[in-house]
Amino acid sequence: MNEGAPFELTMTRLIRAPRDRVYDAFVTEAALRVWQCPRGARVSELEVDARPGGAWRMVMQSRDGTSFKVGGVYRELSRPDRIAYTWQWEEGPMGSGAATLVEVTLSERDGETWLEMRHSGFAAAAARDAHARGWNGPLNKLSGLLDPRGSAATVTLFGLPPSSYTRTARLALAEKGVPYTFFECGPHGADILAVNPFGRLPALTDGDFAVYETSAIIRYVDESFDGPALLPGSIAERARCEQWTSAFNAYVYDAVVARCIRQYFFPRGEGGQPDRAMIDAALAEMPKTLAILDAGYAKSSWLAGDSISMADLFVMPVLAYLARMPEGPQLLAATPHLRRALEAMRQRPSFSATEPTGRFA
Ligand SMILES: N[C@@H](CCC(=O)N[C@@H](CS)C(=O)NCC(=O)O)C(=O)O
Repeated sequence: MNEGAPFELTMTRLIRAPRDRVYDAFVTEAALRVWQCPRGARVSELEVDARPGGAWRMVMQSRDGTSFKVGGVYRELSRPDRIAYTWQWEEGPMGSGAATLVEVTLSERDGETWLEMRHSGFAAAAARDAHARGWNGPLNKLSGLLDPRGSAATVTLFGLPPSSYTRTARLALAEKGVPYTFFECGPHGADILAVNPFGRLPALTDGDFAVYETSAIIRYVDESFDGPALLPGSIAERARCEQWTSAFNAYVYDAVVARCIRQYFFPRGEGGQPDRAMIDAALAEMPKTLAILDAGYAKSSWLAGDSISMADLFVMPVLAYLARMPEGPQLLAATPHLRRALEAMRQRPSFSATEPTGRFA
């Protein structure tokens, strides 16, 4: 043990499951294989001798094939409320440092379990901080595993159904098959400001971790969960995906949504009417923007790679709104590839499941 090493971390979780089940999840191989590694990685080897003095050893593999090997010895196994074991990295990306100590305390609260985990013995603050980040995902997976609501127990999306950016994030979660809690809130209110200081929709939390900006949310979801990849596999196609996502955020959203669609759904002109001058100016620019997007969909129904990607998830909710505008059919008449791509998107269960309801945000 790294006796006297000054840095330690404490993490807590309220897990909606009885204490015995949480205890078992710390000492049984089948459960440890599911939760004891960060999202996006997998446990490839695991040995557990859950007796005081018994050893445990685990090999985790990240998506790029890097192996992380860690093991230790059980110091205390006091069912139902205390488990202590050493934690020591073998040679590899985490180095082969001295052993640290994990102490888990479980207390029961009305059939639920309050988990407190202390990980001590770090020689440096950086190592402690890296482990705090490293524990976050597994503890959320543990909660997701034991809570009957699955990952909806830890993953929450904040937003509104009519908000196109919110729909983009919801599409990503639906395409990945990730259960989540949808917390409906409008822009710039206290709820969204608590997780996004810019007050915009959407934002996502996964346990203690909060992230905003839709593309960051999608990347996090994509790398954290199994399911079809939302970013293409090749470097060139990933760059293409990034290109369309960035162009959408920088040019298309403003031209199509902010200055045009929103005027219809959320009129700000005189007498509560749509601001005609603003719409007309935006409409004049629209054919050029739509022609660029149309060319992007010329070869297939997807902008990057050979299946749906993050780029399509940004474009399609806005295109669906555009099609509903009075000028929509005429504008789309000149863009056959866009119409085909929108039709392909409409066939997907994720799209019907996220059909907007209520007022446009
Ligand atoms: N860059 C942000 C944009 C988010 C955004 O603008 N969301 C809209 C809803 S679709 C919003 O919150 N609008 C409120 C406002 O414009 O003040 C992202 O990618 O998430």
